[in-house]
Amino acid sequence: MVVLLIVMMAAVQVSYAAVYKVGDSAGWTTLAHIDYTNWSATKNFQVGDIVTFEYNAQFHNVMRVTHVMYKSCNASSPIVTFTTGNDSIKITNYGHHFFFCGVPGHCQAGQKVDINVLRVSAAAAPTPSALAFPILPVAPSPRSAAPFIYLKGAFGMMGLAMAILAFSNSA
Ligand SMILES: [Cu+2]
Repeated sequence: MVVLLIVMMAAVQVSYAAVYKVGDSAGWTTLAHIDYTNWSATKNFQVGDIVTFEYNAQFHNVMRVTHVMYKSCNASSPIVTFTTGNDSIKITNYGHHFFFCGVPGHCQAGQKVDINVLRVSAAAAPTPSALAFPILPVAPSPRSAAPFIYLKGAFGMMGLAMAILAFSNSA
């Protein structure tokens, strides 16, 4: 029973992927004078998350670049360039992911963002799933009803399934 719970909890954690729109409602632009460093700093990026850049493709683009190029706004040899105006990029590894707009002057004007995926991100800032899943009440007393009522509220059908399992165990 406890092993089953642990497996289910692991599945919930793995499937937890977020989509972040760069600049939120303003999108990817120079007009709104967005502080993209500020925007990025408030996010808890994880591997598997998706960042989307929405912009007018007539005036902007998205270049992924190295740290050196990022610092100097050097658009001469990007790692990859996106130009659709609605680019979704999946984060597949830890560390810094540097992006800027390659249109002359735009990076210098602040249209640049560093998507940093920390290895310890889950510990530094608990995700909603971690907060909603108190491990302590479940493990020591798997037969008591209270934790399962809590789980049912948090996870719907999964919690209900656990409650049924608990019931059949104690019967
Ligand atoms: Cu631009």
